[in-house]
Amino acid sequence: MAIIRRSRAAPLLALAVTLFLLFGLEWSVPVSGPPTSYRTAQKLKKPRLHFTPSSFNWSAAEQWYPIATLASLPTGPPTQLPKVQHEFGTHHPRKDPVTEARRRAVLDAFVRSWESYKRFAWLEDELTPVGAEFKNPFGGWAATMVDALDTLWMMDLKEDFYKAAQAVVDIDFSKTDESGVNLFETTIRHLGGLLSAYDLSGEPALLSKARELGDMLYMAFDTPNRMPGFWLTFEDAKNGIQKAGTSDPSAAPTSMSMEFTRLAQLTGEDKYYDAIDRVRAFLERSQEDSHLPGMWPSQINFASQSVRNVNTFTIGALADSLYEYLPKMYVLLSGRAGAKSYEKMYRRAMDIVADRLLFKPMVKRDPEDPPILFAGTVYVHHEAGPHLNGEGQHLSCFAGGMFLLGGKVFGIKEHLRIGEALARGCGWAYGAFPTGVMPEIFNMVKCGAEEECEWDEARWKEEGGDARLPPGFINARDPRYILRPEAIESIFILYRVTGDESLRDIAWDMFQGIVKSTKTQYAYSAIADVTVQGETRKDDSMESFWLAETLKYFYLIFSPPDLISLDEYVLNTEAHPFKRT
Ligand code: DMJ
Repeated sequence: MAIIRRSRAAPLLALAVTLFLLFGLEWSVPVSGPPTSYRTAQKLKKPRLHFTPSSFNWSAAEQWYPIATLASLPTGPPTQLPKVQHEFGTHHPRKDPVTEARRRAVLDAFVRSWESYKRFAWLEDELTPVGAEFKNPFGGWAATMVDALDTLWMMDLKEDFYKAAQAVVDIDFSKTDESGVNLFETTIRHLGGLLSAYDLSGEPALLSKARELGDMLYMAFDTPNRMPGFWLTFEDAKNGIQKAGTSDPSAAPTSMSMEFTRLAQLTGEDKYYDAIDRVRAFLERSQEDSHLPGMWPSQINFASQSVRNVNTFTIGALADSLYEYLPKMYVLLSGRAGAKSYEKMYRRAMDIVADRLLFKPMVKRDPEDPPILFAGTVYVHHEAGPHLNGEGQHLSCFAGGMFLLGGKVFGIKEHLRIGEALARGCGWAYGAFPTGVMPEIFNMVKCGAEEECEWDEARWKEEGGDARLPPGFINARDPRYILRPEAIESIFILYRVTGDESLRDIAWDMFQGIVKSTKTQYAYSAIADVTVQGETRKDDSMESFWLAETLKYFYLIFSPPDLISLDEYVLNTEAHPFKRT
C-alpha cells in the first residue's frame, strides 16, 4: 500500500472532515453488505439518525479461544412456508368503532406510561411507577427506551420514536456502573430492540448500534468450549478467563439465536451465526440424554455440556424461550439449510410436552365452552419416574402461541388444537380471579387422563381448595402480577391465526382487568396479589416488557391484521419483530 504523504493527505483529511460533518460518525463504522437473499427492502434516501460509537470497540478485542472455521449463515432461496395468518380478506372490518375505541384505550395506556418514563426516567432502565423515580437493573442503558422503540413506531408516535432512537444510538455501551451484564436480558431487550427498530425504520444508525452491541455480547462466547456464561463480565472477557456456567437457566444461552441470526443476516457477518449455531449443535446432540429424553432440564451444565444435572422439566421459568425459539428460528431462516435441525428438535420436544406436561384442570365451566389446557412441571424421580405437578405459571402462557406457530409452519393440526386450548386456558384464568388477572404461579386440580372431569367440590377441597381461591385453584403460590405479556401474546397469535373476532372481547376483558388493578398516579405497576377483592398493593415496578410486549400485543390485536403480519415478521421473545427474508 502506498504511503500517504503529508501534502497529499491534506485534501483527504478535508474530505473526511466534510463527510464527518455531513453524516456524523456513521461512515466510520462500515456495515458490510448482507447476502443478497437476506436483503431487506428499505433503503432510506435521507437517514435522520446520527450514530455515536461507544468508547470501547469490542470488535477489535482479542479472542482467547479463536475459531478455525466459522459456520456460515445458510444462504440460497427461502422455502415458501405455509401462511401463518388467517385469510382475513378485504372485507375484514378494519376500523369498526368498538375495536377502534379499544385500540385508542391501549394507546392511551402506552402514552401515559411513556410520558412518565420520559419525565422521570429518561435514559434510565426503568420508571418506578409509584415513586416516580427510576432504577437501573440492566446496566443503565435505557432498557425501557430501547425496548419501546418498535412499539412507538407501530403506534405511529414517530416524533417520539426519532427522539428516543437518537438518544439510543448515542448510548455508550462501554459506560456502566456494573462490572458486567446479564447476557440473556441484554440480548433479548437491547439487541432485539435495536434490530427490530432498524427492521421497521431502515435507519442505518440503529443497525450500527446493534452491531456494536452484538460485538460486545459476542465476547461472551469466548470460552474454552464456546458456550457462553450467564453474565458477561467485562474484565473477564478482556483477560480471557471466561467459562460457561455449570448450572445456568437452560433458556439463557439458548435464546440468543434469533438476535444473533438476524444480526448476521443484516450485516453479512458469519461470526454471529457461528456463535449460536454451536449452541444449537449442543442442543441437538443432547436432546435424548436428559432424565426426560426429548426435553432439556430447567438448568444445564454448559461447561461440561451435561443435561443430567437437574431433574426438573418445564416450559415456564428458566426454560421457556429455549423451546419458543425452535420454531421461530425455522421461520427466521425461512426453512433454509440448518433450519431442519430446529424443526426436528421442536417436533420431538413438543411430543414430550404434549404427553407429559400438559393437563386439563378440573374447573367449574360450561362443558360447551372451548377446551382449555395448562402446562405444568415434571419432576423425574430416581425410582418413581416422571411426576407431573399441576403448577401453572404466567410465564408458560407463551406456549399457546408457540404451538400455534409450529402447527401452522409445520402443518401439524394437533398443535393448532393444543395451542388454542393453552391460549384459552390463560385467557380464562384471567377472568377467574377477582382482579381480572392471573397470578404468577398457581396450582390447580388436574383431571385424570381419561376421565370426563366434571366439577367435584369435595375433591377440590380435599386437594386444598378453599373459598379464598377461584374453584379449581388450590393455591396461588406466587400471587403477583408483574405486567407480564405471555397470556395476551398467545391470545393475539390465536386471533391472527384463526380470525375469531370473539378473541378480541377476551383481550378487552384482560386489558380492563390489568388496567384497573395496576394503575398508579403516573403509570402502571406490578401488584403484590391478584387474589384480593378491591384495592391492590402496588410493588412500584414497571419492567420494560410492559411497553415492549404487553401493550404492544394489546395494541396489535385491536389493529388491522396487516400491522406486523406474522407472514412478514417473526417476533423474538421480547416481542421485537424481525423481518422474514
Ligand atoms: C420477557 O423479558 C420475555 O418475554 C422473556 O422471554 C420472559 N420474561 C419476560 C416477560 O415476562
